[in-house]
Amino acid sequence: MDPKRRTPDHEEEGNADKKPRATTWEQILDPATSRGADVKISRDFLARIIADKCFDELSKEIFWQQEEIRMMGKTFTPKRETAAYGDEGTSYTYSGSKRRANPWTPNLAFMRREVENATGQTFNFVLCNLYHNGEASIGHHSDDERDLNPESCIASVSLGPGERDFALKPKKKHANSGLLSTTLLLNSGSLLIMGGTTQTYFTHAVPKRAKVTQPRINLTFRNVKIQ
Ligand SMILES: O=C(O)CCC(=O)C(=O)O
Repeated sequence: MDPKRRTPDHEEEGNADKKPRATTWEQILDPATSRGADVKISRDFLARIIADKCFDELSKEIFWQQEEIRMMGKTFTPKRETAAYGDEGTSYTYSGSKRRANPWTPNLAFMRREVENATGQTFNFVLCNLYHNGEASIGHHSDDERDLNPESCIASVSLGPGERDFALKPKKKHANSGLLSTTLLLNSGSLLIMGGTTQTYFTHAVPKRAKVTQPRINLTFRNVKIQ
């Protein structure tokens, strides 16, 4: 894409700035039976051609970095590459590191509008993950950091050929409360929403998968508190 263009070429092909699209949702965790945890997925959130273009452009447009993280007193560098973008002045602290937002790129701004149209919610920050293949992963965790506005959901877009399993399981202290673990495949162009009490009762992960040889990009849109 020409970097001087304000919007990506595929904006006209999407429906940004038009009325919300009629997104079809599949309920994964039902709040009525999961203590208020609300997880759902739209598998056809993005048309194939748009998902493919966004994957190609975001692979180059995002400033990917392999960040050191600290967990349980240990420091390590995950195989996954990450980046943070958002509104001016926003930041997000997790695993011992504070990520200050870079300004929205054209494709990330486009994607934010599509996600806001589909969910009816607003987002001011996105954490980006690049998994080159199934060796890269993210371990079980919940997104319950203090920086997040607790009433806002997390909206997670998957792009690229390296489709991955997404595992949800009840936290240890709720393991005997009848809550069930589940795993689903995140296809390219899908939008997963984690809302309600999901982060209170469940952890989630993208486990290693030796047979996956293709890359995947994940964008998790969040609403962070303004400092
Ligand atoms: O890659 C994914 O689908 C999940 C990413 C994730 O859990 C996170 O960024 O907190």
